[in-house]
Amino acid sequence: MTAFSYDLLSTDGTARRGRLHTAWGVVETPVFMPVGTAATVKGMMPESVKSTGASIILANTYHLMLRPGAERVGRLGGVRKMMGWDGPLLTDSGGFQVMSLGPLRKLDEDGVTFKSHLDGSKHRLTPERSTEIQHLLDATITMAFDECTPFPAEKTVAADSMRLSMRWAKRSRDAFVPREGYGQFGIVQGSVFADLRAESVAALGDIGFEGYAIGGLAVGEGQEAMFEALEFTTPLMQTDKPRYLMGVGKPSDLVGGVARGVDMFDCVLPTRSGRTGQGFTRRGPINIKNARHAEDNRPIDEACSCPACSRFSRAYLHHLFKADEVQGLMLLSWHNIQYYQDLMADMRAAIEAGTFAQFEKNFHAMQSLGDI
Ligand code: PRF
Ligand code: ZN
Repeated sequence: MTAFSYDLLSTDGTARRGRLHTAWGVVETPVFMPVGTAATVKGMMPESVKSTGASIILANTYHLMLRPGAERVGRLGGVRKMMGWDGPLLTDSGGFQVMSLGPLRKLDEDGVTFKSHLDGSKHRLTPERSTEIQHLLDATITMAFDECTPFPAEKTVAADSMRLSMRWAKRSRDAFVPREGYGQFGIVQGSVFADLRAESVAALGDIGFEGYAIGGLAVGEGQEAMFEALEFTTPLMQTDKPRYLMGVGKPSDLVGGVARGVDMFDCVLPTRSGRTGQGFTRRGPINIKNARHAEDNRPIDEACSCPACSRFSRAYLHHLFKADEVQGLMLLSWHNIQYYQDLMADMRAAIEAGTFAQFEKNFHAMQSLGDI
């Protein structure tokens, strides 16, 4: 059996190239984790996800506890077994998804009570129950139960929220059952306040986790403020543990995040936008439903090796979207996941070669060319 461990292989400025060892496989970092909220990366077969180079995926406590239910997933052998994904799985703890429910939730010191967005039924999540559910889901990486502080927040509000998350982090850790090759990450909060982020990093370090996430960003503060927050947060974090920026992001967020010392990312953007017709390319995003693609025989991206690009034209994809055919969203989701995986692979190679600054320049130059 493999112990859960992280090797920092090399650095280039503040960018890091690493390797995460888990019970269910090795993860080369920096890494992008496709999102499989309901135990499926929407529109894709697990083997298609794997074929893009993805090594780890994410699923959600909140959605799976409501449907089909945590105990049921447990009886079915966990999310990996149920969905046919043989690699490592990270699960989010539910706090963030519950907070998005707005008036359907009520928070207290012990946890959160909320109403299901599916049928209005009442449920409760605490650090202990969230951790137990993630065990039932067979998460290779379990996330601490936290409150994602809304943005903007008064400093006193952000401080109280962060300190609650730190008390919950300790309770999450106490509820975590260590297993060989499995780990648990704490989540740094503190909004955009440097001293609160520092206090949070220190509190989580005292508890001790296998990795640390940065939460509470990409919640409306904008890219510049997010980058600034990363700049005063990542230098405080342990260099020998993986760092995960939650729910991020656009291609330029990933490049800027890696430049600032982030190792792991997840986001619904490639799959969600793939379902609505947005495709990412080396020259920036396109909307395949736009009339200018109707008779364009070129692939989405000439440099992409995915099936959507190697076998089909923009014109065909345009037709599939116009006709509301399922294959259109399948192909565009596949392409977008391939694009994200290629971007991460290129960044890993650049860090290894010591050319990350040049890569970053070139990335922005290419993106600003625009699709022509
Ligand atoms: N906490 C958790 N999950 C998250 C976030 C967070 O702060 C974010 C913020 N971007 C996304 N997903 N638990
Ligand atoms: Zn492609």
